[in-house]
Amino acid sequence: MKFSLVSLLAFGLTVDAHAIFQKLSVNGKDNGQLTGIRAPNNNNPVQDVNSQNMACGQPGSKSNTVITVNGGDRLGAYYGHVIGGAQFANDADHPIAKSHKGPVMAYLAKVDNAASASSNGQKWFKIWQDGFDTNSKKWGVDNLINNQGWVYFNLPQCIAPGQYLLRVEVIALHSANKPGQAQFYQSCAQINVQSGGSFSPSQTVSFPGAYQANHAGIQTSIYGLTGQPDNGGKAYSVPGPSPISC
Ligand SMILES: [Cu+2]
Repeated sequence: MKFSLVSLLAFGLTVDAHAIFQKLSVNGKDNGQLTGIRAPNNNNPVQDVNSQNMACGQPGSKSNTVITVNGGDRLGAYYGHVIGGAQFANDADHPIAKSHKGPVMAYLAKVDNAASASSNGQKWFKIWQDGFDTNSKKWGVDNLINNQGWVYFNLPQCIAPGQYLLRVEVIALHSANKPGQAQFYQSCAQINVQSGGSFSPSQTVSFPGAYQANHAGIQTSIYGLTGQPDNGGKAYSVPGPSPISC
């Protein structure tokens, strides 16, 4: 695996097996391509944890739609290799290359108007994460691939009504043993929570700011002694705060 990557690079070919979060489903209803989503126009990752693009990805598509949800709804975030899904028939790197092991996370930030709010300067809290299961040896990305690109999680029941940006993120760790080589894939969905609870986060984080480049879950080797992406059988430390519980 590593040798083939190195030789591809040596021959000047680009390795372009990335992914984009590009649509949102609510209780199984797909809202459609780029509806209520701010997504990058291309599938290149962010690699600088201090980039403004850590919030919602490289500036790309915009939408005037704000998607109505309720506390407790089952949300689905869809990742595809390119905008639209597969790049071509039998695209082996759709929804994302199998090499791109790593965690998947979801964050919210409360805003006045989700269609117009800046992606930057927001106060984020984490509502869900899928890191690495030491028993099954599965990463969040493995579950995303098994669900044909869909990442499913519940919007906590306690979320207060109002508008939010929903930031969904994959971190691909296949080359992350070297500094600055973790790949961050995030977009933001624009949602309006119609009914919920009264949760107000006591602690929030900023993007950029939430992650340090040398965090144990960002600069890390996921390969054990046998060369498998099993994190050496060890627990994986998911970057960022713990998800809220309510
Ligand atoms: Cu990639």
